[in-house]
Amino acid sequence: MNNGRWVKTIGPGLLVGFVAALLMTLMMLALRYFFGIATPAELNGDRIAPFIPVDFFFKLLGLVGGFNTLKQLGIGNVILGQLIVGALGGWLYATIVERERAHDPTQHRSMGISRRGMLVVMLMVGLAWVVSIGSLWPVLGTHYQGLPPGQAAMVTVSGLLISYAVYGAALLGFYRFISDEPPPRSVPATTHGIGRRALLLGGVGVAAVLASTALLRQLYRLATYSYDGKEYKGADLQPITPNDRFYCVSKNNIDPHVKKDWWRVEITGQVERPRTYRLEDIVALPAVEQETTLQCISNSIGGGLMSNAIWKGVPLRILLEAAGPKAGVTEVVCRSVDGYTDDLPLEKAMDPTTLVAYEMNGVPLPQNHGFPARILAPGYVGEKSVKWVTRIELHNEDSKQFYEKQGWGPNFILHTHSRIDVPDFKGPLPLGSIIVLKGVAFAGNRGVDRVEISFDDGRTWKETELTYKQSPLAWVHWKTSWHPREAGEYKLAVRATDGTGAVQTAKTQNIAPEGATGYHRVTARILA
Ligand SMILES: Nc1nc2c(c(=O)[nH]1)N[C@H]1C(S)=C(S)[C@@H](COP(=O)(O)O)O[C@H]1N2
Ligand SMILES: [Mo]
Repeated sequence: MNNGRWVKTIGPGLLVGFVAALLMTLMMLALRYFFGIATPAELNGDRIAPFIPVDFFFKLLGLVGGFNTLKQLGIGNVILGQLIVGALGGWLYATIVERERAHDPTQHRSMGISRRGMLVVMLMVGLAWVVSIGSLWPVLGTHYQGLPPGQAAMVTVSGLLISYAVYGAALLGFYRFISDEPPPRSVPATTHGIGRRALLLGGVGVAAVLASTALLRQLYRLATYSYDGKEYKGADLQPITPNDRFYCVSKNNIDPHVKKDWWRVEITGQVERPRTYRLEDIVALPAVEQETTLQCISNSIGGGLMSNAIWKGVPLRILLEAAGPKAGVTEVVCRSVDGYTDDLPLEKAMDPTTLVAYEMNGVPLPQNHGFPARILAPGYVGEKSVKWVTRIELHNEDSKQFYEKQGWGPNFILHTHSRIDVPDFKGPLPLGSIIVLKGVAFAGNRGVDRVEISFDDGRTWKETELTYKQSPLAWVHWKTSWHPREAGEYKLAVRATDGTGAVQTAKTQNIAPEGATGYHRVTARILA
């Protein structure tokens, strides 16, 4: 490669572009941290995620070692891409400016920047902006401090423009700084002169990296990585899960921290009277308290992505009726401030147990469980219980939302599950002792009538005692005692019968695409 060109344009161009992109990234992180404005990294993830087929998604998870790693890889890659594109943009800019300068050294300039250079940067910024808006269109309404989608989209779009403008301004200023030797001497810029100023610019880059790292560290502390996928199971299970131990699943890198004064919930779409409610308005409506268990579609057999709480809220039906669904409405799409969406059939949305919940076990919803309000759709997989809900849209045709687009479903009704929590069967148990077995069973909104246990791999079944059974929308707790007569290995299994009389299926089915089925089985070793 031509060494002169490298020194004169490529090197400085890349350097300037890279440092400008670092400053832009810093701006994005600051807007995210201080104002809850979604970063392109997060928006890209949300834009792409629905197109990742479930099977491939599980392969990816296996490959990188879990959802939280995948989320971080996604963020890291977009930021890396931003820096690379930014550096290349600097190269492009330098090339154009230097070519122009070579042709016409007396070019028109203001503040040392040529008109063409200015135009090129404005075009680059404008193009990046337009392309971002176009490609991120469906997720622009995301705002992590809870602005309603319309305002959120404007704020996101403004945030993008500000960040890209920082890049553009930095590119212009920095390139001028390192390439312009003070007039009037027309000696070609020496390697030495560029080197010194480039070094200074490098210092700016380092400062931007340090500041970004500090912000990233703060953001990381808020991230979902520490609790996404948290399970609730085992020996100390309580009938009502304490809020801080409730299982948790989130698509986000950082969950929303909604400012309740900004937050609204809108009822829109195919309605006679669109409505917007503030939190006070929701709380003023007639409320119900309802014990309901939630379970994730990704819960494995015997897994703990399942918890129970007493929720307080207003039946969604009240809000829908106030808005007046138009004839032909079949589906209700719930949208969250984090850009997440999911849908319910109209009949389910109108069911008196489907709530807009704002309290969990007597206190306002915790931040990571949907503060200030979430949908609660008993009997359906947890996905449908949209947290941080902000817009409820009535549609007259069926659509596919976030998870269904990935290929989950189409049936989202919970299967009957049962689980053995106690003992953990990790070690052998002594012959002659009476073994107390405990666990839970859950059948969506069908209620659990019976839980049985088998000590001979499902050949014979013994009914257990239900020690906790309150709400048909919630789990039951069961207990039984076992007095094995001989030493050896026993194959245990548990199964439940739901309120309709249907026995839990023995057929094993994978988590994807409609949730796992089959019996929770454990092996007990009894030692003489
Ligand atoms: N806005 C929003 N709502 C959401 C999710 C999400 O990522 N964003 N995750 C869903 C999933 S997959 C489940 S299982 C439940 C979990 O609710 P919890 O975290 O309160 O237990 O929330 C659902 N609602
Ligand atoms: Mo879930």
